[in-house]
Amino acid sequence: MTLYLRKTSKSLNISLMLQAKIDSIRSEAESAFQAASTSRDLYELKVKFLGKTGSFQAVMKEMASLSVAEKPLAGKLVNEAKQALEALYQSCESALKTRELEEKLKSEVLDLTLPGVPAGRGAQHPVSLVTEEISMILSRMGYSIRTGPLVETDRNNFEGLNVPKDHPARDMQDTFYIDETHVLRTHTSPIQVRTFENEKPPLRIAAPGSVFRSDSDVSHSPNFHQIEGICVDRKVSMAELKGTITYFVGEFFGKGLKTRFRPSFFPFTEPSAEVDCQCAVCKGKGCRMCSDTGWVEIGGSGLIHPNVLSYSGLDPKEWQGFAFGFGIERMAIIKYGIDDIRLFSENNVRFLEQFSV
Ligand code: 2U9
Repeated sequence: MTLYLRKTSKSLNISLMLQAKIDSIRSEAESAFQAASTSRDLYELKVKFLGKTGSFQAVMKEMASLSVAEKPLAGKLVNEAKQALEALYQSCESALKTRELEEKLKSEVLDLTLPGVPAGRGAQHPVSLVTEEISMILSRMGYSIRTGPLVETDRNNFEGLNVPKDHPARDMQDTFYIDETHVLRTHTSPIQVRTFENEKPPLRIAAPGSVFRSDSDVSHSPNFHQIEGICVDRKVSMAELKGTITYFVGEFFGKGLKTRFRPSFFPFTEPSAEVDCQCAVCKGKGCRMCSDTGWVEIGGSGLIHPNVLSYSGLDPKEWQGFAFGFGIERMAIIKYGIDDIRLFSENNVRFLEQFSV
């Protein structure tokens, strides 16, 4: 290839030297590309000759010493060489890749007679299992299962349940506020408040679901699960409440376990009582699960406060009700002897698969 530049001997020399250099790199690259035995080696050669720090880039730098008139022609020569090498690279690469694929297909033999990998069956989460089991028991006892939204109004979560504006349960520490009038529900009681809007007593409702409290330590999680039940009729008593819970405990933990009630306080019930049942693990004899007392606390209960009934338009002189609530994780802990509440939310498959049925 001849380079026609300005006819000064100095620039002619420079141009001829440059041309010789380009020709030499080009023929070296062509031989190397054609000799490459793998597509990986070929790619490395491409980087060596055409890459950002490759041989042609070095030539481009040398062009800086050419005169303005010489540069376009020199640039054209470099580009022609690069384009020719790029085309050669493409064809060599395509040939090598085809050969490599053929070799791979020949070497990889698929044995269709080998047994397949069995798909894991999965299992229901213990919280779902216990929720379902308790719901089934309460359904058999005449309770209808109702659910509701996780984001609740202040009215349904607090006001309608006789939790006044200054009650500690409303404290920012305990409640996740969405805005001035909405919260993440702190219990499933709003489901029953909603039910009162559309259904009139006598009624028996059970409300399972996820609840949220701004509370987190080894035995508290900001998100846990509850199931609550209410029975509203013209005349209900603590005796019926105790009979209901004792029957329920026998169905869930096993027959013959006694229950006991300890006086307590909840704004939505009066009188209120904590509910203990005999330890299902040692049947009341005393063990690690019940701290050697023979009893475990399973929830709370009471007669529905007259203010709660009035708020939902029910005359407390005409209607009475009892209510109870159990923590689902707590029920699962007692039933299955689980020793750490965090296991419920850690997604540890070895823990979870123990509950497959
Ligand atoms: C209405 C009126 C009253 C539901 C009740 C409890 C007592 C209770 C706790 C158990 C363990 C919550 O998850 S926990 O910490 N619950 O002690 N819940 S009475 O009372 C109601 C519900 C709805 C309309």
